[in-house]
Parts: sequence; structure tokens; C-alpha cells
Amino acid sequence: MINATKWFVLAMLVAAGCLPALAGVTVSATDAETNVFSEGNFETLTAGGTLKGWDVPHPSWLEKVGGRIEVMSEDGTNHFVRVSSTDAKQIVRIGKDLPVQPEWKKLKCSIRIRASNLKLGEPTWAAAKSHFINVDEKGEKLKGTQWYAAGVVADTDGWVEKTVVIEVSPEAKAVRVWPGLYCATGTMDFDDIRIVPLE
Ligand SMILES: [Ca+2]
Repeated sequence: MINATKWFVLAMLVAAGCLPALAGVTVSATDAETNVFSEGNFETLTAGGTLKGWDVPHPSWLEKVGGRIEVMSEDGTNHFVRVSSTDAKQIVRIGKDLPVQPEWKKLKCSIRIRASNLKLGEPTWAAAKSHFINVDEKGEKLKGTQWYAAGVVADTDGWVEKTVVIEVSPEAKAVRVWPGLYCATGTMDFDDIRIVPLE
């Protein structure tokens, strides 16, 4: 048991700056702290282990088009999303809007992807990718803004990270994060979607 005198001495040391007020808590300016999209690591799930806070297509639609969206785990801890599609005419994806902060001008958006059995459909934009686009208050893409995307068009050898830097429109209310299979069949795993303000 620590007596009153010792508590007093400890309190004085903290007040004098000799001891950190929260011992063992070290805060440093790491890259991890600048990520503003915490939902992108898929470690916050529902009690049933399904996606939380993401727009997910209705199961009946997925069944109709032969698509699947599942939360998987590896190494006993890490979770990622697996999207598969059997119809190269469909877009099988999940979505989430990140509200834009007024000071954001450019964002570095990245995603880890693992693709297998990928076969692209006809559109030139077919891919296993995530879009990162400027949307208005109705969730519609702002006119004149780009279809920014990061992804792959062929199978990968394990996990790869893809990055795109996007410009935030002054009129944008949110950035839509839209990962999935765009007119491509096969399987796409993805994880660690990160968004870092650059300026
Ligand atoms: Ca994860």
C-alpha cells in the first residue's frame, strides 16, 4: 500500500514534468494516426461477424447475379473482405461515404488487394479495384470530377498495395469508397483501405 507521503511525492514529480502523467502511454506522430478511414481495416464487425457500417448489396440480388461478399479471417486475427463474381456484366461491391473535412485538398487513398482467377469483362474500366470519388449531399458523383480508382486487372502474387492520390472537390460532401469486382469474374480479397490527407 502506498502511503500519503509517497502519493504526494509522485504527484509533485508529475507536476514538475519528471514523470509522464500517463505512464506507458507514448503518443508519437506516426503515419497510422493520419489515417482518417478507420473502417477500412474490417476489424469492427457486427456481433455476427458481418460488415458494420458499409453498404452491402441485398443477399437476394447477390444470389441472382452469382456474387458473394464475405468477411474472412487469416492468422486467427486479421479480417478481410472476399468478393467473388461469376458474371462479368455485374459490379459486385460494397460502399461507404467518408464525410469531407473543409481543410482536405488531396487524399492519398490505398488498398491491399489479392486477386485470383480474375477474368475481365468488356468495359475498358473492368477491374478488381476500389473507387474513391467525390460525391454530393445526395451521394451522387460530382460533375467534372474524376473516377479515381486503385486496383488490379490481373491476378496478383499474394497481397499487393495499390494507391491513388485524389483531389477533393470544394463542393464534395463526402468521398465514396467503393471496393469490389467491376465487370470481372473471379475472387478479390481486400483489406486496409487507408485514406491520408496530404494537404
Ligand atoms: Ca483487417
